[in-house]
Amino acid sequence: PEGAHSALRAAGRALKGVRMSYENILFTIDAGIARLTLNRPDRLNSFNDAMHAEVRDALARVKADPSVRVLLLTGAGRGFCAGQDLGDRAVAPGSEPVDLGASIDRNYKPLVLGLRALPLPVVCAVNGVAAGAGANLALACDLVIAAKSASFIQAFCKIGLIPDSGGTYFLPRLVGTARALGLALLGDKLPAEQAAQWGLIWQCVDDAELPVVTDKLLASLAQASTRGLAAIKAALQASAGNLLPAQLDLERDLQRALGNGDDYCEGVAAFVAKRPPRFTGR
Ligand code: T3D
Repeated sequence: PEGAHSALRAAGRALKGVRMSYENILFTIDAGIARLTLNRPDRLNSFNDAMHAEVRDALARVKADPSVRVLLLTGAGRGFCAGQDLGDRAVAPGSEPVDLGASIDRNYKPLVLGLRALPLPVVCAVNGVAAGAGANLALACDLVIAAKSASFIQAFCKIGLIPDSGGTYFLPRLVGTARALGLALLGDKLPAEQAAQWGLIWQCVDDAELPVVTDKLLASLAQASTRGLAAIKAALQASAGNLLPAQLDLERDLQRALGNGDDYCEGVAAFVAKRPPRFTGR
């Protein structure tokens, strides 16, 4: 639908900033906002090795550029991402098998870990269908906002695989074991609205609203205390593996570090002076 397609136009709006030239993605940095658009629309933005390499390069730029305070991930055309390009996996029965473990080690694992480790919020605007590793790539992001026409499909079971790219980690944590099993065993299409109701994603909006709501979110995150947001992200990730005493210790340590920082001073000064804060970024 036209509304969801305009997520791409939103992604391209920032062309006055820095625009890197790639073949399989669009990538810009402007006003503290990095926008990465998967751009193989005729293959529903499925991943081949070249797209993986470009995404890795773009994420390295985000990591290295202190001006970037928030990252947007979205897709061009009518889909968000259909996971692995199965055209590259067209194996005939009896032929030499492809080592999928090597593919995960080379591509999908670094991608998911890279997004999770970025010390800034990653927003995913799901503009259309998100299937296979494409669905779980979205779940690896920090704030997922989807167009009403979008959907999430754990398509792996249809081709004899398991949910990868963190699917078996994120799904039960986000929606509980019963729903995780249903999604993974059946591979049915989960409409974005239901995904939001289940707590799989942050928000579902009308297609035409996706670019507007996404831009607002990005602008707000780009003006926030990036160091504080990075600490929130790290603490919430750590809570998945911590018992309460360890988590309380982590909160203490992070709070101590943040309390010694400029953003905390500025935040409190702005509150007392009844003015908006001017955070300096990372
Ligand atoms: O292999 C490894 O390295 C291990 C890691 C694996 C990770 C994975 O992601 S495995 C799972 C791979 N993905 C899938 O199984 C999803 C396959 N796609 C679909 O099931 C459907 O396309 C969708 C449900 C996503 C969308 O359906 P629909 O009806 O809206 O669109 P469509 O007609 O199926 O697709 C449109 C075009 O995109 C079509 O091409 P055509 O006929 O117009 O020339 C279709 O072949 C192509 N396409 C869609 N998904 C993929 C794809 N081409 C290559 N690879 C795809 N994954």
